[in-house]
Amino acid sequence: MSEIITRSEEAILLEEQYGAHNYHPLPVVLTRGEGIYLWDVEGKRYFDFLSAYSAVNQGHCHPKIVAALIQQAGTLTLTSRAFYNDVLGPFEQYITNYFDFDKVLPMNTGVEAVETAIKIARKWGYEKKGIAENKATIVVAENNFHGRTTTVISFSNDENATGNFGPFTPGFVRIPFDDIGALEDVLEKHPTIVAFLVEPIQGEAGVITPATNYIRKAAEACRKKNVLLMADEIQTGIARTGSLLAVCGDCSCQEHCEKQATYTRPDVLILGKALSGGVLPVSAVLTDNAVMDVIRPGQHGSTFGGSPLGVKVAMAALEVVRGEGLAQNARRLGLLFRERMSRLVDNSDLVSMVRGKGLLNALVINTPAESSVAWEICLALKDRGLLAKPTHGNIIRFAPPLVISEQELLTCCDIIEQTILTFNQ
Ligand code: IF1
Repeated sequence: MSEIITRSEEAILLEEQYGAHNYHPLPVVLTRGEGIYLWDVEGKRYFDFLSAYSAVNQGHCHPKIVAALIQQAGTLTLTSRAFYNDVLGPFEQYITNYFDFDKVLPMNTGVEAVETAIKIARKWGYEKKGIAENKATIVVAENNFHGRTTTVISFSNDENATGNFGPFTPGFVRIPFDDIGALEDVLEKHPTIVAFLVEPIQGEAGVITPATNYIRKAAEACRKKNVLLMADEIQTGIARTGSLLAVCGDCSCQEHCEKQATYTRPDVLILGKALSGGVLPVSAVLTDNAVMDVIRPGQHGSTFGGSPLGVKVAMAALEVVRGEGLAQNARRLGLLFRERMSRLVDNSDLVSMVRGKGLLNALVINTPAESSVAWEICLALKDRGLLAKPTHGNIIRFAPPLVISEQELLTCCDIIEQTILTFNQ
């Protein structure tokens, strides 16, 4: 008698046998997404509380973004940058207006945009700041996550990310996150510093939200020393944290928010993920002329970066963010989520804290990082129809698509509460 293998098991076995084992996914096999929902191959529906690591802020398969994709896919997908195309210029005008920078350099994945920012900063350092050849230094924060290329892991302190991948790229110094004194010290000590690369909220580190004025003070410290502040908003940007960008602070106007008192303008803004609503890899580096001008023909680029298909999708994705007020929704529902979860923290010894901003939040499970409890909670949440993933062993990140309604969010809070309270007994 042959064994009955479910479609899920079959799909998992295929990945096990033929795919590199560079991930440890939750055992769920998804086949369809719409808005805040995902369906597995057996037909079970889930609330998506990961949003593809904040790439799907606009919700799965948003009809306006998919329509732009289909329209452009049947017209022109890729020309390379050897020729002009009639979508890139309008996109560049659109996105620079949207975020209020002079210029944009489009790439594909997030880490490529980070690499681009590093190259721009170094070149700016040599050509505009007069740094001696090969001496340019970039400051980064401890526990950073900026992607997985050899250069970008060179300044990671996560042993899993770096182990046996050396030798590493020199030219980076790491300081504690959320420590202005450490930044000022390092800027004082090293005259070769060209930039400070930082996540306004550290995502992978476990949704670490710094003191309210951290980024503002960092910008001031950098300005004093003629150092570029480079904000990696790949995960925090595009409305996720309740404002258009995390550097907008407490403003959710979604307009040219530099007029708001809470806004800190980075010198270099790095975007990815939700820039395309999770439809295609589209990333971008935005900065002003005095910085971007150091890049001249032949010095940087990519086959797919700025493709008609990618940039058309990105424009549609950004229209959705503005048109549907996603920053405001994330801000309002984020407050509600943390309020509900703080009650859970009070009622359960298993949860020690909730933290986050907008709809980028994390619950800290009161177990050692080596414990499997957070993983088991995620399995139980999956059984109850909600998908989330642990990070660093005992932290569970909760980041639904920003199109979620109050009622839906409250239903999800019920699921999370009930699941965790079951674990308590
Ligand atoms: C994976 C985490 C999220 C990022 C920031 C650059 C990148 C990322 C701030 C690189 C990417 C990802 C990649 C993904 C897991 C994920 C992640 F768990 F690692 F921390 F989102 F929370 N800067 N983040 O968060 O962008 O090149 O991947 O497009 O599987 O590695 P990318």
